Amino acid sequence: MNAAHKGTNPRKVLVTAGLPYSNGRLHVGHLGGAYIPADIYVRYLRLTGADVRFICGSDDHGVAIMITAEQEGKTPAEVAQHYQKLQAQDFAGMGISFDIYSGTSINPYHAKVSQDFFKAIHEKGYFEKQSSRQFYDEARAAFLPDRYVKGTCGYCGTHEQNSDQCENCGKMLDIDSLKNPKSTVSGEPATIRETVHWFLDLSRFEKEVTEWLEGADVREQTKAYVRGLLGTGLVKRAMTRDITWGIPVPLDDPDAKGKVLYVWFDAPIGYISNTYELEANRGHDVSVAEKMWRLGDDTEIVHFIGEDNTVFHCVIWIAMLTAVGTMKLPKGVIVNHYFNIQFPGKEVEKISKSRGTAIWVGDYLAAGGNPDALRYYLTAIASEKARTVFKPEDLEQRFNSELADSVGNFVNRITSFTIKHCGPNVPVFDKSLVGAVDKAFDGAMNAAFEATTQELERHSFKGALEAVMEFSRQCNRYVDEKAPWTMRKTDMEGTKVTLAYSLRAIHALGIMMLPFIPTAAEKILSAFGRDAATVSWSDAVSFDLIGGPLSQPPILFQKMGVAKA
Ligand code: B3M
Ligand code: ZN
Repeated sequence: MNAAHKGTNPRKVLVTAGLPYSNGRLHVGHLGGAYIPADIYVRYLRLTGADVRFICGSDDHGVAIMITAEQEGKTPAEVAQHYQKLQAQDFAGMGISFDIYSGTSINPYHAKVSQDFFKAIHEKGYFEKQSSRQFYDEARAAFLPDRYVKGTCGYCGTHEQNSDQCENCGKMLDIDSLKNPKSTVSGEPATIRETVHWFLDLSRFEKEVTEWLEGADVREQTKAYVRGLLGTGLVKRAMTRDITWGIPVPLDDPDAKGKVLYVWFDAPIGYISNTYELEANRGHDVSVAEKMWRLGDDTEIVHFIGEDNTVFHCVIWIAMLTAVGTMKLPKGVIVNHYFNIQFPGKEVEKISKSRGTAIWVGDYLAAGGNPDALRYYLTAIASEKARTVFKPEDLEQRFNSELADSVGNFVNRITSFTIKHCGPNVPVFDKSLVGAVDKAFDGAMNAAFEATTQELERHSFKGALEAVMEFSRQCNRYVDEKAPWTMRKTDMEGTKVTLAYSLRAIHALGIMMLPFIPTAAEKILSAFGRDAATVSWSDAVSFDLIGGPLSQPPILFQKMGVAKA
């Protein structure tokens, strides 16, 4: 990225996307839920010249990885490395432009950063060491972390709820409010045993969490949900665990022996340690990274996550950062809801690995699936306000009609027609021939640019894409009305106005589409000899390309489901 071409934008933004557990690959729900919206935001910000860091990596600790390791006959570290690589591949294949994709067991800074964080909270006196009752699996002779215990919600009676939270009534659950607990590892009823842990009493941070929530960039329905959680009162949460895989509890206390940090304690700290690793990779001192996370620094931190991670980011993480006392709170937490899925002729169902209803990113790409098509569709149906439904045949249909037939066809028609009749340059035209229709079209372009920018700033990516697509329809209406194909026969000078205005619109579409469908957008810009790495967002409406070079871009959108010639 060449900042010199982008003017001066003093904004510094650190964008993170939820760290996927490194015991599996990614499906379309993951992509649409956090990574594509985050990538769109990052690509947009980079175009504005902001100093952006896009941070991610795998979440390697916790029992999930241990269980996969048992199943696959590997060590947890091997499992984590294996899936981290595959995830990195899937993300790269989809054009997710992380500045770093590390992993909490791979990152050389992570253990120490996490332990220092724990010690800082400990020194402030916020941890309460308590003997507590925990779920235990007698068959496996091991304590059971929350997510391996299911039971009935003690508030609303819904069965098969995870032990930490009820999906039906949204209440946070604990060992006493989960009824009939059973181990999902052995299938046996879970027993309860005493063990010592370090607890963070979240209720002590209620005021700070509330204040943060009201002032942060958090979607309205997310705020309402978190207010609900705050309203029912916050509980104490153990921040340590009795398992063998994880970061050792850094206390000089015999009770800490053999215990590790709770995975949800060290996971969000992965955002910080991955920032350290990124800066180290760039040859910077880690203090550069450290500063970005401290109070007093003006870097905006924005987390993108899926809905099931809300309580951890909007309550526990905020409490953790507050407890340390020197850490800045995030400017925003952008939460997307889940997608459901509907296969042709079937009912709407949940995306589920075990039920075989997931569409895997790796499979999609291996079958030659176009990353732009999936990015486009997942943004068009983005679950920003509520759950939406992914319909595989709609992906194809919308790509073919909205991108290939509408945008692709417009770009192709105008560029080839111009080159044929005016030569390999954007036509220079007589300004006195510009009419009301052309001026209105120019106005529409500016309005579309403003609308797209506003929607992106509001993290409304679906709305932003709609604004761009509405403009692409206006482009088609404009050329239909001006009909350069027939006008050329009687009025070549007037035709040049139409072509120049259309080409300007194509260039603007190219820039406005860069965050969403980068591959096709880069091809559009290549028609004008422009390099996507050096263009800026405002170029969409301010770059003067009249008289500049013009060439036929490569095919933008190869239609899906249509045999290639
Ligand atoms: N690994 C949960 C998940 O994959 C968890 C996110 C961590 S973000 C710090 O949904
Ligand atoms: Zn409930």
